[in-house]
Amino acid sequence: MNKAQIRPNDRAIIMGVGLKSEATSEIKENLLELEDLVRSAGGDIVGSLIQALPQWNPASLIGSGKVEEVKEMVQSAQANLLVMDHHLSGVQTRNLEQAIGCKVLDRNQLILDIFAQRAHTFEGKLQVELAQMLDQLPRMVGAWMESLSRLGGGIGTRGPGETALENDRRRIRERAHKIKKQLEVVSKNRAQHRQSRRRHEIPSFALVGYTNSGKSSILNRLTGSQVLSKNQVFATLDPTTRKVFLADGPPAVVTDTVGFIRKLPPQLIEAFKATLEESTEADVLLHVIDLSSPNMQRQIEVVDQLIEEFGWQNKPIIHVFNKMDVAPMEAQFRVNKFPRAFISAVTGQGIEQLKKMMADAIAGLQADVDLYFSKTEEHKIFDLSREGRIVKKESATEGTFCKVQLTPAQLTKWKDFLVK
Ligand SMILES: Nc1nc2c(ncn2[C@@H]2O[C@H](COP(=O)(O)OP(=O)(O)OP(=O)(O)O)[C@@H](O)[C@H]2O)c(=O)[nH]1
Ligand SMILES: [Mg+2]
Repeated sequence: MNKAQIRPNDRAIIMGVGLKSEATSEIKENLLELEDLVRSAGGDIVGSLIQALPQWNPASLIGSGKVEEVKEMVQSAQANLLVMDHHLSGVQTRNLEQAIGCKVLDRNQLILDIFAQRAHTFEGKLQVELAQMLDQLPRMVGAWMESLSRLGGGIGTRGPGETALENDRRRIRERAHKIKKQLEVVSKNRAQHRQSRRRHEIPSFALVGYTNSGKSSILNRLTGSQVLSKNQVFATLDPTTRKVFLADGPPAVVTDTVGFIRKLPPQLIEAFKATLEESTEADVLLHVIDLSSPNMQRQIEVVDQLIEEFGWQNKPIIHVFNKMDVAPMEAQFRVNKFPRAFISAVTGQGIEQLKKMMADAIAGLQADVDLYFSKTEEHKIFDLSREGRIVKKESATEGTFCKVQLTPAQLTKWKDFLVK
């Protein structure tokens, strides 16, 4: 497993499909994104077509007339791959491959393929393999049902190919189970790191956003690191955490993770749990947006929806509009997301202001709490004053009351002194 299905210089035809009820402009826009994805995977585009269907065809997704048309296009362009901008069942893929005479991939498989090409670390490879298995299992059931009906049997009839298929499926399930166990260990290790950061009250930021929006470049700018940033989708798969120094604020950490995309395959979300937990645990999110993209609005919507889906919507979020050096000036007037910063990770414009906002966000996490120190523990107030701003100090006969601004993480350390 974990094999990439697209080889360099594969000759691909891409096809956008939608229902007649959908806007064709949207189908076209999506097809442009698919084009980028295919190129990122290493394929060459030798043709593209679009079809608005009255309804989906369960056997082959598109109608038989269109299948013929695609077949002719494949032959005349000498293509060896068709990529469909829609989910295909196992049966639909097989039928299309037989009718057209070349390999057929759907959007999910293409994205998984790119992930498979990019995964280099142990964890990354495991997560991708798991996602591919989760994607493959339902396709196998479909293929099995179809072979049964070919043999004239119905559901519940035991066909000859069934045992082999059942064995394959069992093997995949067992492997998937083993990978999940290994990933749990990874996840526990990460949790321990986060725990120790919490103990040391280090506030954390997570960079989230559409793929290729500039998250890794921003991490490099903010922290002086040199993680890989590249003009390609899903350059980053594994999370990286680095220290950032914000003026007047305590030291903090920033985590860069995998980017998002429209219709992120659910198998990837399931498999990349350990990676996504890094953002789940962050105190503040930096939602990075490519200000220069003509699809900026839709990309914002996609990421906003995922933020909801992962339950991060109640965290403080700073909207970071990146690539201002190459975006038209008007783009800045078309956005109404707050709080926000306009920056360029390449020129460094706006970075200082972003850092200021990050420091403010940390300060915003702090709440006033009342603590009480008995006479024997009063010496700890000095420590406390270094961590949070003491707003008020009042001596009592047996000790001292302090009103102090602390973050939730800091509060964990001082909870024994909390006035109930
Ligand atoms: N002009 C310009 N290009 C930028 C800016 N920030 C990033 N880029 C370019 O955009 C491309 C993507 O940048 P990355 O930092 O890899 O983006 P990412 O969000 O980490 O992408 P993935 O990890 O693939 O999801 C690279 O070619 C960067 O050089 C910017 O402010 N201005
Ligand atoms: Mg990246």
